[in-house]
Amino acid sequence: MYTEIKWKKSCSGIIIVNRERGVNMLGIGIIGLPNVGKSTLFNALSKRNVPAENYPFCTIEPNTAIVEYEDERLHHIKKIFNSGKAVNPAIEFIDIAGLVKGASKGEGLGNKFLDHISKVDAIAHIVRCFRDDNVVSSGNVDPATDAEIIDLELIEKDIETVDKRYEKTYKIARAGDKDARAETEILEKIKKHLESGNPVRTYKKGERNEKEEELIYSLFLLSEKPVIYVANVNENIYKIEDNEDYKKLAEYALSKDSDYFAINAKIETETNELSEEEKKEFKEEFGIDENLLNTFIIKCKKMLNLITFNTANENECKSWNIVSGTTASKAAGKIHTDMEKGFIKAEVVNWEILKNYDNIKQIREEGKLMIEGKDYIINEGDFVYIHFHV
Ligand SMILES: Nc1nc2c(ncn2[C@@H]2O[C@H](COP(=O)(O)OP(=O)(O)OP(=O)(O)O)[C@@H](O)[C@H]2O)c(=O)[nH]1
Ligand SMILES: [Mg+2]
Repeated sequence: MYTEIKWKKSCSGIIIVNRERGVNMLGIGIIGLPNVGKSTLFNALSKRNVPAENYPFCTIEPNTAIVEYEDERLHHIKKIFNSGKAVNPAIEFIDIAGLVKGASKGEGLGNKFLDHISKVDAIAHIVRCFRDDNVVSSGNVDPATDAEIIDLELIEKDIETVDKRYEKTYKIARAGDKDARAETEILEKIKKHLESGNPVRTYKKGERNEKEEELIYSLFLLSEKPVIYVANVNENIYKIEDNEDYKKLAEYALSKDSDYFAINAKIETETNELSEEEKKEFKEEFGIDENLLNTFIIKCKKMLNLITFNTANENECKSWNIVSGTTASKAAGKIHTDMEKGFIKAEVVNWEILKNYDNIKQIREEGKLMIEGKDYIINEGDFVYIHFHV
């Protein structure tokens, strides 16, 4: 659903799928313990109204939404090109059922829910930091312990996956296959890392060799996915840096090599029903950053390793998300397959230059519009005009 499929053969003889990320829409899974505000955050993001009630396991089947967010650059680009409309970028969010301790062993429909997590590309892990006696919870507010319950379930599931692969590879290794022997050694190291309670994403970070990278990729381990920990906080604590629960979660996130964020999901959802004007006033009163959700979505976008480029003509100006490292011809293919097939050249100017001009003619006259070939790597904030044969 999310990715192009490339077939590869592993040394254990099993055909594995190597996902070329970023060809289609990439998804962020919203996960956490039951009743912590996952669906409430989903509603805030998607401006929808899926059930977010005060009882655990309110969500069973995942809710999915393509969430549009604002690319501020489009305001200026629209003016420069006199475009009819502006089309913002979007990413996909998936609201997943609550997990409980023992999920990896099947508790609370655990395996089914973990399967939903395996289909997303990155994770927003919601942790309850709000105090409300009326909302059912598993115990006291204890962010690091709560976050760890979920993380250990993902790790348990990964250990099971590693064990399964080990069993297969070991048989081949015993028959004298060198590659298989090397693979069993890596699997042993990964298992040890997981058994110490560490997510695989921290395994030899930045120092993995190609074999390790390939093997980990092929295993689709849950704890390899990037995570942002989200503190769901009370409405009255917007001096977030003084919030002890938030600080504890931030510390925990850093220990797992992950980012963190604070939000009041309930307020964000409630303000959805207000007009833009009322929303602004309300948020000002509570000292809530008006663009908090946008900031959150942009963080999620970065976690997916996406960058945004812009295009424009008189009909529309548009933002496109592509995986960092994408070439100009592949980026053209995202707009239309004909553009990739018939690619001639791209004219490119980055936002840092573009923002200082109010017409494209002057940019061109001053030689700031660069001519690039098909292998040019698109940068965040590039404005791109593709020339192609039809
Ligand atoms: N006080 C307070 N209540 C909240 C907040 N966020 C969510 N809630 C309430 O918590 C309850 C559960 O919210 P949901 O969004 O359904 O939680 P969930 O994590 O999706 O729950 P499951 O799908 O059952 O796992 C609802 O009654 C929400 O109104 C918050 O920031 N503050
Ligand atoms: Mg829910």
